[in-house]
Amino acid sequence: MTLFLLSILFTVEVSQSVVRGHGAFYTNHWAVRISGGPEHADQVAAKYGYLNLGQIGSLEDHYHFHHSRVVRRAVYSLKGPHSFIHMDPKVDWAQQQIVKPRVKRYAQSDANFIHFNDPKWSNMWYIHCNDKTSRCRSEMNILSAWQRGYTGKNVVVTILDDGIERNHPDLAQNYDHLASYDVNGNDHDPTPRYDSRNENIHGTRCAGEVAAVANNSHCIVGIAYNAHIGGIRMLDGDVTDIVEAKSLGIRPDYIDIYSASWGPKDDGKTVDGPGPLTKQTFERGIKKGRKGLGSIFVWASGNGGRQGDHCSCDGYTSSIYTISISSTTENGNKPWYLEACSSIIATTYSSGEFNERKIVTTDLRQRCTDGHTGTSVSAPIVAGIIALALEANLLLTWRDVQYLLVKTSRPVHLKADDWKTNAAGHRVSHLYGFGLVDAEAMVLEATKWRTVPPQHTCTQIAERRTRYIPAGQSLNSSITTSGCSEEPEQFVDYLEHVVVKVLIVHPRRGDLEINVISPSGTKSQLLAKRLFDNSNEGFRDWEFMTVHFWGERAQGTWTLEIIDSPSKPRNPEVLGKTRAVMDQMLTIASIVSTSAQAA
Ligand SMILES: *[C@@H]1O[C@H](CO)[C@@H](O)[C@H](O)[C@H]1NC(C)=O
Ligand SMILES: *[C@@H]1O[C@H](CO)[C@@H](O)[C@H](O)[C@H]1NC(C)=O
Ligand SMILES: [Ca+2]
Ligand SMILES: [Ca+2]
Ligand SMILES: [Ca+2]
Repeated sequence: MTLFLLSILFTVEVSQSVVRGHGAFYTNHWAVRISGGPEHADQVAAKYGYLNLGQIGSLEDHYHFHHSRVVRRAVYSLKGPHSFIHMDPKVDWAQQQIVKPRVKRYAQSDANFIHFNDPKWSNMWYIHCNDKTSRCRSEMNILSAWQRGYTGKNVVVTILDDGIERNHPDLAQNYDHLASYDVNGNDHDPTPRYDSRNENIHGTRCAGEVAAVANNSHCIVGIAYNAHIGGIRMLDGDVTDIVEAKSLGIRPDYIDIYSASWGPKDDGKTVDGPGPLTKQTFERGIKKGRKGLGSIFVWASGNGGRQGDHCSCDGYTSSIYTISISSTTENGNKPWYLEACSSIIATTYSSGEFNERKIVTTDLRQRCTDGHTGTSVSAPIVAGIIALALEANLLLTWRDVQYLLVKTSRPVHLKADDWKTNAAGHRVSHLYGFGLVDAEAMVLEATKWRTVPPQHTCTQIAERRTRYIPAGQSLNSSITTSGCSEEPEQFVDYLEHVVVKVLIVHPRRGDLEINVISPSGTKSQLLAKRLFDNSNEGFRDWEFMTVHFWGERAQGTWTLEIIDSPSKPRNPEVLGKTRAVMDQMLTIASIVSTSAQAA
């Protein structure tokens, strides 16, 4: 009864008072119990200098007395004539009221503290540091982006994978059937095929990272927890050029972001990329998708680290139309599965060694897992962050999004021995691209971003001639370009992507290393040696792509350096044919005009 009384009485006081320390604040309000009716109460009040403010709520015989001489907010109980009220025989009970700190239950935005009731929220070490005692990594600044009000509202993301458990309790609310399709089953329901080995968990795991529902007492919080999430089931069956082209071309005016965490075999010996239909679908997507702003394709860079794979041999990740994403461990180390290459734009946290943590997300059969790993984790994280940026500015083009990532990602504590600063001042590495993503910087830049001028493409074809590389040596080939300055329609002033197309005949492809050096003197490795690649197929018009010259000037002399270092002695018969022939070299620089913004 007493508690009830206190809480009604002090509603007003509490709302005025901010949370204070632990000291009690005495007020000039008293609760007094006096039997015999209100006139008795009035008499007692008058005797000790109080004003009787009347009965307290519905409590008979309980009166609210007010004493004007008590100092407001005193931190001690004031002694005075009025305090003798306790001793009056007519008074059954009296209590001076103290202020009880009450805190509103909203998320406070000044302190970096949000509490969600999702059971795995406290395990999301890569998002928040609420629990100060556990190790955490808040550098991706996802929480700060949310606190600025961006949660992916009205942005549509789809996961191209083995299906999505659309009725998962943590996905159902954000699930969007218009962003979904089943290419394998040729129907509109991308629900995964269930089997005893749980082969098809991958898509559901990726989907939760992007858009699991927040604060619903289930599993986790997605990075864009108010975004629409769909799934395109396409990996659970034979994957052909048609399957890929269909999947990447589903509702390009409705779907904003396509996230793909798959690619050619990461066996360290495959060289493979999109077929003709898929290539056309990418091109159509960036030209026509999102009503002309361009579809956004986010790609995992690959998990072939242990096989010595190099993501330049994966034509999906090295396409200029995809945003290729790498991973780092919670300690900023190179994960065992990481594949380096020059087309990687940015990086997120993911799994690492056994003693480093993994990623928590939704799992098949309405479950939740804390075991999501690899670069598969990283593409959906960035898809979610891009969704936040699109909410901040829906007019961003596919190229604007790449510019934002280049501008806002940073090396922080990511360890690599090849960090360098290019001539435009960007820090870049073949392991991590421009570094760890920063969601808050992305949304802030997005709100003030002015769309970059149209892309210009300038192509310079080297003189066709056959050249030989003696085994164990290297060969340089140079090409000089004006950046198409004589053709204003194509003039390239500010580099974005640089594509080098080569024809190389060689008895053992894995022995080759290729570098390109820009006119500004920046060196980028297009290919590293691959121990397992014994192929004698060479590279037939293969396109290598690098983003390491972003912002540099195109004009001048470009050098291609091909190094052939035999990993084992070559059979003398073959040795005769050991000559790597570089037959053609073609540099395509895709860039903006002179009116482009300053670096
Ligand atoms: C989550 O929901 C609880 C109620 O279950 C609420 O108290 C809390 O403020 C909510 N958190 C956020 C961040 O909205
Ligand atoms: C090729 O060019 C690079 C960079 O300019 C230089 O370091 C290297 O020595 C050159 N190699 C040959 C064989 O000329
Ligand atoms: Ca189906
Ligand atoms: Ca949830
Ligand atoms: Ca690979």
